[in-house]
Amino acid sequence: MQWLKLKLCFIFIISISIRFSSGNSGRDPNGYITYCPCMGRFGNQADHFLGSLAFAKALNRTLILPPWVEYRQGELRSRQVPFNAYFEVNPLLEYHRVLTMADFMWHLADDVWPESERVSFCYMERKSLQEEKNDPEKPNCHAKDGNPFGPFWDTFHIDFVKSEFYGPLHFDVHHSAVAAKWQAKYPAETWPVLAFTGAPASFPVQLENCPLQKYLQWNSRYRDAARDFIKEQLPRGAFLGIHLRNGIDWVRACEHVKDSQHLFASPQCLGYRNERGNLYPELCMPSKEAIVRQLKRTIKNVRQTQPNNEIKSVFVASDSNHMIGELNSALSRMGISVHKLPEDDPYLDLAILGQSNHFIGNCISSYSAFVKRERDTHGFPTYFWGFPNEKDRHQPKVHEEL
Ligand code: GFB
Repeated sequence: MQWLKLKLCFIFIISISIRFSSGNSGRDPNGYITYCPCMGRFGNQADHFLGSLAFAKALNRTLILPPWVEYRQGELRSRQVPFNAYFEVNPLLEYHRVLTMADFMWHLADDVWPESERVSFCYMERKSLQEEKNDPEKPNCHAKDGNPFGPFWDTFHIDFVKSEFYGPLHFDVHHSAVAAKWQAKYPAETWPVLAFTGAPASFPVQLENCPLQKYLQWNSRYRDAARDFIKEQLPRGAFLGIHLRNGIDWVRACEHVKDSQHLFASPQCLGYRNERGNLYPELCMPSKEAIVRQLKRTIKNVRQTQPNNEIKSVFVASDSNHMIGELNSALSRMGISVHKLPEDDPYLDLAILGQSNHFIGNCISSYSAFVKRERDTHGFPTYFWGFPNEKDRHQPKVHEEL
């Protein structure tokens, strides 16, 4: 008998240690949150990620780290790239319980989220684009309708058997008691997994969630690649990173400046209540002349204020036109060389911009916003194209606020 007890105890310990070593620590009795980062490209998804992380923490549920959704030219279906292809998982654990979607689906889903219990959550009914799927008797989230919705859940062979409409609950856990309401309406015992059709977060990211960026750290592949590029391709000394967002999608997006108070990430320079001003076109699409003027001014300013840490080069990241020729001819007389990556890589561009000594970004772009937040966590300076407005620049009050 004694021997049998010992044997059972041994088997129990072994099975526990296998669970730990396989990357999960067993079922979370407080439940899970999963969502599709179905809106926008990387900058949008990163904003949403920070909000979703805060939301999961407030509800005390484990956050399932979704893959990043990417779009390649000429491909009809989005590609899902594992969360940890770019970022470390462990630093996030300092803030809250998380695990990758692959870990969850491989190790826990059969037990926690059987196929017959997979319910999709949306605020209210979402109509299908295929009219025949819309049944007035049976409103539905149509969580897998269209791209990237279908491809996202298909990555892990997830189908939903039911829809749940959570309205009027919302995600602003910082300014209301809504987290307790979520817990009361959806207790983990009956709702082990809340699966959202979109991120449970706002865009742009709420001010309160910006500091969470410090837990989102590049994995060693990107840290090393950024360090190697800086060391091997840029001249020794300080460098200025710049983001030129100027592709055709951006030209079109900037047309909305005239009828908006805010556009995309604009609160990062204008303030969430426009306390630092209203939108104007140069903030979105600065002219080439204005870019060159601002670069020269920034380089001169740094020379005067930090003579021991002079800017020696400019690193340009862009979705379209890097302006390498124009910038080289404008800056070579100042002894500055201008560089870009040999091949397009939006993530490596971001990782390098995060490390630059100075950074000029586009205030409206959520891609630039990612860089600003990362730099803020290290205390590195960030400036924006066309900000403050040239006509305000001579007003000392705006300078002080900056
Ligand atoms: O990241 P994102 O949401 O930022 O989308 P915005 C822009 C995408 O363009 C990035 C590429 O995810 C990259 O794939 N991209 C932008 C870049 N800048 C660079 C760069 O410097 N280097 C490289 N390699 N790639 C808005 C969206 O984009 O654009 C809106 O927020 C909308 O949803 C609008 O689509 C038109 O905020 O800049």
